[in-house]
Amino acid sequence: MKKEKDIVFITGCSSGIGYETAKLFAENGFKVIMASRNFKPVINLKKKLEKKNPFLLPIELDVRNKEKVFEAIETLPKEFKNIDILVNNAGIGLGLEKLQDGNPEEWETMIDTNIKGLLFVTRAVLPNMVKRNKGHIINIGSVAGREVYPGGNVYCATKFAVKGLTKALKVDLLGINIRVTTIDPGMVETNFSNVRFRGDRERAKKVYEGMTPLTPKDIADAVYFCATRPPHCNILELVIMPTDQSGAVFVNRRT
Ligand code: 8X3
Repeated sequence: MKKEKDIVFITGCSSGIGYETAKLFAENGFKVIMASRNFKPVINLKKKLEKKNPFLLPIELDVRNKEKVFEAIETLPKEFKNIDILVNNAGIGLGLEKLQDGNPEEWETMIDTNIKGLLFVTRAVLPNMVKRNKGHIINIGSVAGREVYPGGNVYCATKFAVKGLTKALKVDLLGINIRVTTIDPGMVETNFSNVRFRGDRERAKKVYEGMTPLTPKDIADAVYFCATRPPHCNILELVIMPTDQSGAVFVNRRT
């Protein structure tokens, strides 16, 4: 009998890393639940891919909304209920001010999305994985979770939390066949900097000036690689930087 393809749940699928990851898993025949707080882009992604793969479920989900997260997981249609792989991708960076000049409301948005959102989704999905003794949690961390840089303060702290939670989860899951991974990218050209600088496109463009950043597809490839290792093999941490980057603040610019 042909083995059923695994079910993948990916948050933050409207653009960037989440979008490319959803696309890659869908193209490889996985059943994909594509979650985003912006519903339209995930509906469009389904339309784009459904000729090749009919097993796609776009859902509207703001990971910051605890009640909605639990409700969304509880009410998944039967054929999407047994999630095998969770990709906690939804994340946001806001501002690059020094801590003493930072905006506490923006801190809350980052903490609510990058830490609490990841926790809510994981808490909602994990019990069924534990019950089935099968699963894989893949968190999208960041180089910012390993090194701090000027103005990174709260964003870095949220990504340090992701690294800590990934390790803690692996410890809590010892003895159960659930893998845990953090993938920590350096500079990836997405909408990230545009959001961080509150729509200032000129400033966002400067972040990648004179260097070759990673693409969202590079990270999607890494997620797919980690998810498709044989069951006994758990990649716990993966750091990926552009060749032009050697640490949070070391960037080779040809300008
Ligand atoms: C985003 C990468 O280097 O801009 O997580 O913090 S960085």
